Amino acid sequence: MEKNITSFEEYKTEYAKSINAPEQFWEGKANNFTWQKKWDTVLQWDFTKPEVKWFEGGKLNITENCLDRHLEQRGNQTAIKWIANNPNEQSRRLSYKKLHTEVCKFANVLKNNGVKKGDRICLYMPMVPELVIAVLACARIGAVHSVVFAGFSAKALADRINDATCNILITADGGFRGAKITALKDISDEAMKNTSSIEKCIVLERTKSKIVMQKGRDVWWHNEMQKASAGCAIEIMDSEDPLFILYTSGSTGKPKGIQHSTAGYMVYTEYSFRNVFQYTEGDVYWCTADIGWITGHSYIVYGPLLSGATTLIFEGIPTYPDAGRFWQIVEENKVNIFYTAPTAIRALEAKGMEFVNPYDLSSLKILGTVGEPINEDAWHWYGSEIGKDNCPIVDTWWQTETGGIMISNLAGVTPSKPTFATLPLPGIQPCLVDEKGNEILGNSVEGRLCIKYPWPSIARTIYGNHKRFKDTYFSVFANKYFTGDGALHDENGMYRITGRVDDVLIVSGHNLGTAEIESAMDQHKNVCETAIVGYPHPIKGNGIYAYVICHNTPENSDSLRKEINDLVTKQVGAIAKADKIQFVNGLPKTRSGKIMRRILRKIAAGESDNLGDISTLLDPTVVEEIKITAQ
Ligand code: 7RM
Repeated sequence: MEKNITSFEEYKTEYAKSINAPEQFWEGKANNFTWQKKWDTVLQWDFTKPEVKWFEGGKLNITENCLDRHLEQRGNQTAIKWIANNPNEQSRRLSYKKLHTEVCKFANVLKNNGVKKGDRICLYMPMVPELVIAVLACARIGAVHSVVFAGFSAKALADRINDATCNILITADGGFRGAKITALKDISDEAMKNTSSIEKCIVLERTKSKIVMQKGRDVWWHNEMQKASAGCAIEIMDSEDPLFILYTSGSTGKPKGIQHSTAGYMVYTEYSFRNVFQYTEGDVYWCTADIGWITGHSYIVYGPLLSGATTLIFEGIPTYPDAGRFWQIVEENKVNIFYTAPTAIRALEAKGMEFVNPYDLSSLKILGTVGEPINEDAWHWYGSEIGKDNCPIVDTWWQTETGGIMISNLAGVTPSKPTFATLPLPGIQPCLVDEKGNEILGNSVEGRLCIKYPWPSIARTIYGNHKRFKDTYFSVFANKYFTGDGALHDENGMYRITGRVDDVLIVSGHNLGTAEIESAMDQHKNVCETAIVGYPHPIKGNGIYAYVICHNTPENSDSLRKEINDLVTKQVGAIAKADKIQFVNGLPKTRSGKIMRRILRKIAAGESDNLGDISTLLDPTVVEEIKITAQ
């Protein structure tokens, strides 16, 4: 394994090398892997098409790099430590050797069920080791995995199966999440009524829920495993062969099937994992994301296993059986590196220190956050109460489309700054542009965040819709990848992500940032959280609609509305005053804490009958309440 970057000086030298001679730089990283045949060219690219090819001519299999090449050195080391939802259920440990065996066996199950290289396989599973086994088994035989988060509805599942014409669905009888059981097989049955491509459904027994198995189509995981032979040679893949598809929501209702490649994704996830988290031999690493999201793909499965790490997988939720669960798991497993989302941090902070204090968190060395901007309060709480002022926090900015972490400090090695993702990783060339796409040079500036040069794990296309891929990411600003985020630069060139720029509102011709109005409102002592959206307004173009959560039910709603707007007038200007303020008890959020503004916009526009699929929300019931009290 290559040595990590260990000083700020070294980071600067490595960064300079990666910019001055990118091909040489990444070729050096690629040389650390096992290849069946090395590449002919390092990089070919043309953002106008767009086309990006890394390590063209190379032949490899990513599972050989995740598993086989570790067997001699670390065959008995724990690859996966699995913690069940229920604290009384026995945890499981899979060594690299065991994981290798199981992956090979399940790869044979897939073959026995007719899977061929290039087929798309849909995985709709709980957070159990078998999900990782299934993911890697697909990769071993060259099938493209499409993991669908197990909280999605039957319709969302069917849409994703149909979009990629998957021929196999792998699911479980059910999944444990907190006190609830998700009826995964029932939902799958419902979805399969509206799909025509699925030939086989492989069902893992997990909850022992009563389910119906359809003869000829549905088979049990354990029966198939019994019949399967042990060894399974790798399928030899081209560098640019697709590894997986992962759906992400777009500005329209139709999700985008983001497609990643094999070699570039492998090289970048390993490199970024080791350096950002400063992973060292023997560390126990825990990322609390779900494997149904990109964070789980890159930093629960591929990055850690490529690096030979021990990756902890937790089936449950942070608040079950109580809000101390995360910290109990940290203590019991002596977790060294802990990676979670700001939304989880804030939720657990709100529960109080009585859920943190009982646990010994002294094993922790490094903390990480991802998914949305982290506010300064939560950053400090995380660092002092969880990290005991002894752990660097890495604020990692990246996207489903980028495949890996793009802007982040390297834990304890490069400087951190609260609410700043800080500096780009080696090989990443971000820039800020104005509305016309002109690069805004210099420090202390603000603009739209673009990337002007390819990196190995950039998405290659949207499955079945290359035009949409081009339109969304490469046509907004010529010759650049557009992230959709706004960012600012401080005097030292450190980046702070300010939020999606599609959250910009044009009101009477003025550009207003929803975040700016929200933070003005948040200063009211009775305001807990706000979300601002625009709605069609006959005079101003857009009117401003505020959804406000209060700490205490206001005695007089109208006078509170006035106080809130007075604050906005003072902080931003009268132009930014909300036309409508609706008091709500909750906001529609995804599980990673992103407010689904699409839904709030529709309600504000009086179109609440047509909200599309809301099953991806953490708590879909908040929507009903918001609809009823809409202004
Ligand atoms: C990894 C992930 C991507 C969007 C991205 C941003 C936001 C992610 C941060 C962040 C501020 C961060 N993939 N985002 N990380 N904003 N600071 N550290 O979340 O495809 O699901 O979302 O998330 O807006 O564009 S994602």
